Amino acid sequence: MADTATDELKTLEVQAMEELKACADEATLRAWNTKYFGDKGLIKAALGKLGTIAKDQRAAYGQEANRVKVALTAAYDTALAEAKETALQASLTANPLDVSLPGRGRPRGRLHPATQILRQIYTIFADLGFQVYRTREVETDELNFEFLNMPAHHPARDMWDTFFTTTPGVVLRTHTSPGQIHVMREAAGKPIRVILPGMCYRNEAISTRSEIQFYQVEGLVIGEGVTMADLKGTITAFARRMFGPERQVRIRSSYFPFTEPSIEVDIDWPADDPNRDRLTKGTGWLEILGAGMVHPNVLRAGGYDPDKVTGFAFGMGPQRMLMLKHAIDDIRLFWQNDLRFLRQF
Ligand code: FA5
Repeated sequence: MADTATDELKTLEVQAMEELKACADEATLRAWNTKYFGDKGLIKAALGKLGTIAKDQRAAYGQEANRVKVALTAAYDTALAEAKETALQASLTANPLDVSLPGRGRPRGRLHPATQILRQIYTIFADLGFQVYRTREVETDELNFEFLNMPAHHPARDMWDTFFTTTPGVVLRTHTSPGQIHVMREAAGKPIRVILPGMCYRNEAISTRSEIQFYQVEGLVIGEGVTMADLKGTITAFARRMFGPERQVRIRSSYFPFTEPSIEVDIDWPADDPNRDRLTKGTGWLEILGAGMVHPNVLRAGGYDPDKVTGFAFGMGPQRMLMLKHAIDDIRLFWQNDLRFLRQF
């Protein structure tokens, strides 16, 4: 019985080797592998027979079965490698590589222009000693208006037409100014020099210069003896670096409930741009920010004593700055996801 069984193994080996040699390509080789080494394969079946062999012959049968298995596996691996190499050579001959063809470029992403200008703004203010402080986009009515010296029904609230949430008293912030209160309360009486970047939302009629969703970068400086001269110096130094020495900066007096006195700052639109009149309503100037000396009531709401410290604050529009830098004629282009526009930056 055992002899016959061992003989059968040898016959199986010879048959398998012959069939292996006859395999012409990778597909037939893999079929061969399944026939012999698959779950229901002949080698597995032969190994499974071990239990039926008489005890004194079992070791010899086992050894022989193992030898056949190892030999066939090695022969298969070699044949498979050869078949792959042959196929590769055949394909290289049939479709020769043209190494002079240009490579296929991978499309690379890039930073959105708004992100780029935000980073420029961070760099300039970092050089002026400002830290970046992040605050929330959803605010309470108290923070967005009341602590900024605008009690309910104050007419100045009309300057910021607001998106309300379904929770009473909770709004999408209309400006980054509520962040001033957050910083002051966290700094708890210490001097402050920060910028607060982030998204703002207004229920406005969209135009070439105004979006319902736009970035602002707030600035806040508080300490002993901070003056309007510091505000003007900071803004002018910033504008020089952002726009270059050849561009004009105009400072006008203005009104905000949370600053006193208040100013607005404009930059001159590129003189040679044919859209200049349309975008600047014939003035030649586009406003980039509002600013002023922090109102005593706001300092108090933040926990500071207006008799001991003073401060200045500003809120600038990074997208307006991009428009001014590159003579972009429509602020809506920023969020339209048109790659023809975005790829220019
Ligand atoms: C404010 O939002 C004040 N909080 C600014 C401020 C901060 C004043 C601190 C004093 C002290 P204003 O609404 O003017 O002000 O907006 C400030 C800047 O944000 C504008 O100059 C403009 O650059 C930008 N901005 C305002 N509204 C829009 C809009 N709808 N789309 C795009 N940019 C806007």
